[in-house]
Amino acid sequence: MMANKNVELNELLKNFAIDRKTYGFQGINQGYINDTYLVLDNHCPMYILQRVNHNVFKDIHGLMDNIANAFQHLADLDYTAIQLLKTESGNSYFKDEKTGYWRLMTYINNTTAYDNATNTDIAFQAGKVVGKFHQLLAEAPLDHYVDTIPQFHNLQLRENQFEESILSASVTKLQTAKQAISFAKETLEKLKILDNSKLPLRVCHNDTKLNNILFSKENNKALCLIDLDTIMKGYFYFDFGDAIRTVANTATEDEQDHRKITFERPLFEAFIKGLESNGPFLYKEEIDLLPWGAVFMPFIHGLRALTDYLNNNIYYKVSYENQNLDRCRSLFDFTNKALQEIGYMTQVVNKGLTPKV
Ligand code: GN1
Ligand code: MG
Repeated sequence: MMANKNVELNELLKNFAIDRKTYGFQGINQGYINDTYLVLDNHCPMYILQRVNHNVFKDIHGLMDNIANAFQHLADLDYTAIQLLKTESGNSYFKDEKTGYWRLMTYINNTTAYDNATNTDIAFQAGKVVGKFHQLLAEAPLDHYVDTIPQFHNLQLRENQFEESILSASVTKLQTAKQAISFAKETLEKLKILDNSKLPLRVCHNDTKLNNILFSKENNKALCLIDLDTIMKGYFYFDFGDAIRTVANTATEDEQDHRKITFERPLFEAFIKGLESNGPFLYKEEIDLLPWGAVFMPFIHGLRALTDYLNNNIYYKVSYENQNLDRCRSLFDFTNKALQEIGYMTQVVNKGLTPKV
């Protein structure tokens, strides 16, 4: 960490109601949206400090209110609580005139996160904690939650944005992305017919990729979900599909070698067992759509990455010029592999999940 950055972040921490000390900081480079730092006291991790991306999240007050409300419900013996540290004036976030919106959270010691599930225990634990999260939030007041990104997983909106990006993209980019563009058009037609009208709205996490789940290093249990900016109303299959695209896939979302991208049946089955271990909490109509969730979520993320590639990387932080295209191709490849497993997934969810009555 550069010395002046260190001074700047220490100045910022003075606005929070924590011990007055000189802290150390370690940047956490994961994530395409926010800036995240680990706050160290004498080399010991104490807090997570985050700058929330105001370009992406327009209503930070509503967003922080969603999180604070969710935390009240996520209190359970089987779920590790994270706390928001208040500012000196009692707020759950601090607004700095120059650098924007900041929040500070407790750090949970001795934990780790995975980009992929390397064994069925991880997959089972992921399913269990995603189910627990939903069970606990089923009691939360749905109307209280604002849409932190309106229409976040709305396919029509993402199609419109994709079509617009095609109109303004360079000829070179259109040529380079030709195959991805035609896969997108084809798959949009297949997914447009999904019918949400019979599904209950739930308070969803909306970004349940595996590396947003904290695991204990001590006993390998999944403890809780992190990165709660997109907690808002949604359908369960969003959270299901987003988890599956990372749990049942052994490659990362920007993998360039598509031979490494596979749909792993044992990991899928373990995730379902983990969900079921919470007891019934999903209605039959929701269970029926789950296999399609595992196609829909990698696809919509791939489509957004493609759109951003065509728009010259204005949304996601990229670490190299064509990263968005690599993400798109990898996500589309998994979409295709999941499509071939619809019949299999249908059998597994029907056998493995008991509907709530
Ligand atoms: C973005 O920055 P990160 O990794 O938390 C995106 C998610 C995607 C994710 C990875 C607000 O999240 O939807 O799953 O990248 N978040 C937003 O593709 O767009
Ligand atoms: Mg996120």
